Amino acid sequence: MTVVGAVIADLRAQAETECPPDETPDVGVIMGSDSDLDRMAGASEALDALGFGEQTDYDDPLEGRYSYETWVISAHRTPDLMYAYAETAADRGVDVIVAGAGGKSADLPNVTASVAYPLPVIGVPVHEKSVDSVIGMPTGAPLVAVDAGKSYNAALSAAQMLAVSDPNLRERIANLRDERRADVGRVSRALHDRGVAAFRSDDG
Ligand code: AIR
Repeated sequence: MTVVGAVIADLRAQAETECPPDETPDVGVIMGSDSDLDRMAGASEALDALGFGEQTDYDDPLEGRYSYETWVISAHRTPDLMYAYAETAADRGVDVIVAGAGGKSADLPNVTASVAYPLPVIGVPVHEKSVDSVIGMPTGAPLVAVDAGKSYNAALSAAQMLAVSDPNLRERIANLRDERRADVGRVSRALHDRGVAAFRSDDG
C-alpha cells in the first residue's frame, strides 16, 4: 500500500470506530503543503492559547477538551486523500475544519467544504492571490473564510463555533480577548508615558 493509501485507510477505519466525542479531535487543521506551515501556524497558536491540545494519535486521546489535528492534504496532488478526509471528518468526530491553501488554485478549502457539508469549513487563503479561489463558492455551497494568512482568526472562529454549546470554552475565549485588550493597554501606557522617541528606542 502507498503512504497516501495507508493514510486514507486509517481515516476510513477511524470513521468506523465508535469513539466518544471527548476522545476525538474537535478541529481539523488541514493545508495544501508543508510550505504553508508558516502562514498556517497561527491556527495552532490560537488553539494552543485556548488550551486545546494537538492530538497526534487518533487511538491515544488527550486528557480534557478540546483537541485538534493537523494534516497536509493537497487538492491536486492527493485529491483522493482530500476526498477521504472530508468524507470521514464528521464520523471521525471532527466538528469544524480549518483549511488553508495557497497559490492561484487554492481549492482545498472549497472542495473540502463541498464534500464535508454540512460540517463547517473555515477557509484560509494562504496568499493574497488565493483569496478569490477560496471564497468564490456558488449559492448553496457555503464556505466561511478569513483574509489572506489570517489562520489565527480562522482557528478562533472554529473555537467560537464549538463554544456555542460550552460556557467554559466561551470563558476561555473571552479571557484570551481580555489578554489582547491588556496588551493594547500596556503598549498605549508605555507609548504615552515614555514618549515616542524613548518608546521607539526601547523597542528597537
Ligand atoms: N497547493 C498544494 N496542492 C494544491 C495546491 N493548491 C498549494 C499549497 C501551497 C502552494 O500550492 O497550499 O500554498 C505551493 O505548494 P508547494 O508544495 O509547491 O510549496
